[in-house]
Amino acid sequence: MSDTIRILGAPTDYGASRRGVDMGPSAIRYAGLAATLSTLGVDPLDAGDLSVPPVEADDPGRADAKYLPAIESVCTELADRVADALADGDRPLVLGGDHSVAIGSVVGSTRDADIGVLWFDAHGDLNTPATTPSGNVHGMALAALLGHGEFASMSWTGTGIDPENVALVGVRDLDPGEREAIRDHGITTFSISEIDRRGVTSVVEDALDVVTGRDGVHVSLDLDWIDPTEAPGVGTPVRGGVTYREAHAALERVADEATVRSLELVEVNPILDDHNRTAELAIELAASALGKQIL
Ligand code: 5AB
Ligand code: MN
Ligand code: MN
Ligand code: MN
Repeated sequence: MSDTIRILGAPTDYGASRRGVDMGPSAIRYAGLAATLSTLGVDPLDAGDLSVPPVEADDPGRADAKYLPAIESVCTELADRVADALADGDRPLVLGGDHSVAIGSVVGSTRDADIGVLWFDAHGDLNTPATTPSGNVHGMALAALLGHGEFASMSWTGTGIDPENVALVGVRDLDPGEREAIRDHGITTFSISEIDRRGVTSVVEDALDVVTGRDGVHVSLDLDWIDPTEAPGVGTPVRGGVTYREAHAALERVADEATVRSLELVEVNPILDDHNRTAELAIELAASALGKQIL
């Protein structure tokens, strides 16, 4: 694989109820993404943004899966862009957008490979249209990728990912249907309480044991994983997240132990942010995941 990181912006707002995550790619670029990547010795290649019509121009459609046709169209294009990047030997870095874009990133990343998925999030993203309390597809992205419920019949979300190669890390806000999905499908889940007890390094090492050993790992980083004091610019903040250093320690372990095949930074909402600090943090954490060395 070359040392080129291909940046793909997916400026969507369709999957979340609070507007503003569609500005995530701009905020992350403005915070200095390309310059930071260059200091790591990799070549940033910015492929621009996917063209995404503004959510205001669309109709939400069904209440239990809002904007699903628009999400399908963005994710289908994103999957092709991610797969093309990998076929050219570049590593894709997807900038969201709300977390529904992960359906595109992961479908693209698994197209010609067998990969594991590491999902860093306050939430499980394991709802289906039958269990969602909100109708927001960003809360269903992982369920879609695993083909749960109605998603089993939607070919655009299909990955063939083995649930045994998925790990959820740091969750602290699950809906009843998501707890059931974790139990029924045996999804390896490390709660924030387990991080409290055992420390983030040991937990992430266990998560990596689950997801590695194949063609690499897709890292899906929802910025609401981090405590809102450090990452205030997210649409669905939940108190009691990982600290700044725990987040870095986790992604440093990922860089040390795994081959990061593809990466995404999602749910950065500049409207709710404090002087772009969540976008800056997203970049720093990407640098850790891509092997930034301190010494
Ligand atoms: B995020 C909630 N579980 O389904 C739902 O930010 C929140 O991508 C989902 O993790 C949060 O609406 C989705 C209540
Ligand atoms: Mn979340
Ligand atoms: Mn999420
Ligand atoms: Mn969110």
